[in-house]
Amino acid sequence: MVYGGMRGIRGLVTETSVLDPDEGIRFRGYSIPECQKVLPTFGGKGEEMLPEGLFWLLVTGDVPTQAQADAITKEWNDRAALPNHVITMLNNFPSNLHPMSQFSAAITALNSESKFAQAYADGVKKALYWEYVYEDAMDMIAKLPTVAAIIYRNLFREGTSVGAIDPKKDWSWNFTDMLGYEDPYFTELMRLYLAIHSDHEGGNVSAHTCHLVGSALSDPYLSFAAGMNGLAGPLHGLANQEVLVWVTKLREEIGDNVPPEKLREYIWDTLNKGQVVPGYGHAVLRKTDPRYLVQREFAQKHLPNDPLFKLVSELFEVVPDVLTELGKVKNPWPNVDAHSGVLLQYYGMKEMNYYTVLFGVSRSLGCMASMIWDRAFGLPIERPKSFDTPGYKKLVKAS
Ligand code: CMX
Repeated sequence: MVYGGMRGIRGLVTETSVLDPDEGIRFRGYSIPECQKVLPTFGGKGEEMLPEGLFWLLVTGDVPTQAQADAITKEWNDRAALPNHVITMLNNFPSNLHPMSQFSAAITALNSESKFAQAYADGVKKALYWEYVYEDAMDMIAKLPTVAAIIYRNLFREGTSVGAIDPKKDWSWNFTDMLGYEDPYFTELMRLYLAIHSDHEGGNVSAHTCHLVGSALSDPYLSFAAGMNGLAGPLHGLANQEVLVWVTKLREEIGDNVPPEKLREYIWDTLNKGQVVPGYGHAVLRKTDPRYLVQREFAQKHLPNDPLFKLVSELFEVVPDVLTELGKVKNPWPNVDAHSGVLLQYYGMKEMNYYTVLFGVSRSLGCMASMIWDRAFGLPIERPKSFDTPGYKKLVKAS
């Protein structure tokens, strides 16, 4: 286990969600389809669950009323303003700095606003830590869409300025508006996207990193920025960018409407070059990710004839067999990242290297909900024991 990425070691307490290898994620006991049924939508009349409602569920364990979800919207709208130094910093990043690096750096810089760091410096009692972490969590989540939208506009929209927050609208509407998108279904997609990417229990790289760094009592901004640097890895959140890069290359090289045998050849070609097929496989899941399936349902409803969606569906038919033939892949089924890009492309967001930032905005909900509980439990600094190889040999009495 210690040489194998700590698979299966039970070493974390995470209240917000639990991942079953076959069924997938449950947020506080609710599966994704159940969340879609019980969580509030925008104004009670929207199609998709509000991330605000999911955050309430993650933090409290209770399904919120419409009024409670709306109260979170109001809080986030009220707390969205960025300090000037962060805007200046964002506007001065070079255009060749990856959007995730910009995102992480800006979050780190936001720690000038940390109420927890200030309270700690003022000698606040340990029993009250969680209250300041809660304040930071609410502030940070509120500010992330504006940070992300400035990065997007600076890189892809000639630095045009983001509009003001509309207090009558929700977190996702304001985010898509600041990004410059008007299609109401893109906003519905974003509500779904920001809800389902939020949390995946505690051991994934971004959540675990945030939890670990937070255990040193680094404030929520520093902790979450660290988690974002993990999300930026190609085996984790960057896979949503990698999927689109891979699929685009596939289309360029072998074209559209190709028979399954041609797709098989292309997939084998990728594997023979020693590369992974992005968007497939998982360290815990052993069946198709329900986050993939819910995005597939969205596509079936809103873009059934889109050529890229058709290709992604064909890959769903072919890739698992090829990965099974490879013989070593424990889960040949698609994960969340195999489907998100096709939806974003359909609504006009073509900039693949931006996709992980959207994942990051969403992941703040789960990481922050967990961090509030970490401090409420008064969890100590994390410090597992390591041995050298001779030490492990001795432990298992190997010669
Ligand atoms: N394509 C090719 N090979 C794969 C593979 C894939 N999609 N998934 C796993 N493998 C390989 C592994 O690289 C490993 O090979 P080696 O023994 O030669 O190193 C072998 O199969 C066994 O790996 P595993 O136990 O099945 O998978 P891990 O738990 O080690 O890794 C993951 C999980 C996600 C990193 C891996 O499946 C992968 O690299 N997938 C592609 C990248 C991806 O989609 N990541 C996103 C995951 C979701 C997220 O975090 O956002």
